[in-house]
Amino acid sequence: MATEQINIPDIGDFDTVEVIEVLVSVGDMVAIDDSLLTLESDKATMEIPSPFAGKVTKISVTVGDDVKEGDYVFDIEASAEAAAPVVEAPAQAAAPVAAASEPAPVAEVAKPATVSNSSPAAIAAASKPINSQTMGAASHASPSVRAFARKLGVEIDKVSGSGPKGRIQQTDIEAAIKAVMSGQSSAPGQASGGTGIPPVPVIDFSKFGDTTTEELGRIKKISGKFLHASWLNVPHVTQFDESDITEMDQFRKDQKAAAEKQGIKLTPLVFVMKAVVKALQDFPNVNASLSPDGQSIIKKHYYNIGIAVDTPNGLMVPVVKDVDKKGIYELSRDLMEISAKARDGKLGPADMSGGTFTISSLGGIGGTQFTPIVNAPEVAIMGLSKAKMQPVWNGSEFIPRLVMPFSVSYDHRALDGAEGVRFTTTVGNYLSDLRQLIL
Ligand code: CAO
Repeated sequence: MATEQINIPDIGDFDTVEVIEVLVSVGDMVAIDDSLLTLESDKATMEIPSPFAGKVTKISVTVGDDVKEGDYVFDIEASAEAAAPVVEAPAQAAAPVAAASEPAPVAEVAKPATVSNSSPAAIAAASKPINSQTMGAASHASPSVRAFARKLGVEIDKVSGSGPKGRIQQTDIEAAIKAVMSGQSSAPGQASGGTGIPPVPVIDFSKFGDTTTEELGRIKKISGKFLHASWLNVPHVTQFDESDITEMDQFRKDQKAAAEKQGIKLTPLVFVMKAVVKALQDFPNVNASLSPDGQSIIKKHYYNIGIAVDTPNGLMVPVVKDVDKKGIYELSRDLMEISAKARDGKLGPADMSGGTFTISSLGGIGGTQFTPIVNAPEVAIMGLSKAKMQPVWNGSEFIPRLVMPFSVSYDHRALDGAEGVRFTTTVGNYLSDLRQLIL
């Protein structure tokens, strides 16, 4: 049995954060991912999970200490079967992510925390996806309130906070319990997620034939929560459209050989990113988030595009920064780099934070249209489908044109239908005639 040293993981942009809770004592047995510590900055609360199963043998931190990335905090005597940490990639709110049930301060970008021990591989492997949305909305509470929630068996991250910055107060825990007792809600943390929606019936499928049960991967479990939260919180509308990309694709093909010489693979996606950003500049409400109280819209004057990447571990959404300031080659390089990092499980917090709009491209695979789920608290997401040659009527004859279907799902609270369709029409026009991007 090896003694593993646990250090403070990557905690995003914070220099130091305060320890507000030590959740284990010497001698405690912990499982992988059990929370060890709660840290709190002025913006968020985050729990540090254990990368190992085993026995806590030393604690070198106390409540009130300020800690920073790399600080040594615990020793864990790893049990034999758990000596190797989990080998999944750093998880992140995967695409179509959403804020937790209570929208968090949207200006604070995602800062996933990772748990670290001495090996960088283990740092990546043991990461736990925590971002300021989940942190702010899910776990922002004082130790006494946490203790109160624990005592009553309430999952605190399922409770909405009414305090400053969404902080959960004792009265919120009491209100949650009251709602359950009065039948207005199911217990926080139960199947319906405290939303009061009726649960899906539980069925023993083996009555009807053989079945196999496999646990969902870590990233799928995480993205599932965000998808569910977005689905429940965001009134979605999906606008379908298509664009004649014949000229765009010809231009891409003309540039392909030259790009390849520089090690770049040019795909339609980078052109779409540029067209989308130009349209976002025309429609600032689309490059925005709603304020937590839903009474204001926060327009962002930077253009960072999240790209849904299909990885062996599940869907991840790295962010390409400053798309408005980059050319096609630079964007292609960025895209190749982040999708490779996503597939290798090497994305860090900075790679996955700060997105303002997301594109989910299934164009390399197939399909005619789909309805992507908004990556809340962003207000819109684009879905790209596969371009196909089609006969298009030009007024006197049918001519063969390359037509790409696409869709944009948006939060109807932020965008009216007319604005939504004006946005999609504008993107489609830019894609049909890329010259407009330089006007
Ligand atoms: N129409 C036709 N062909 C397309 C296309 C489109 N809309 N988009 C891409 N293609 C082509 C590319 O040109 C490439 O062909 P060539 O090699 O002949 O040039 C091929 O399809 C494969 O492209 P790609 O998928 O490797 O590259 P990409 O830049 O289009 O996409 C990435 C990169 C990371 C987005 C993609 O690999 C991926 O992971 N897609 C899945 C995303 C996903 O799962 N989304 C679902 C989210 S659920 O809401």
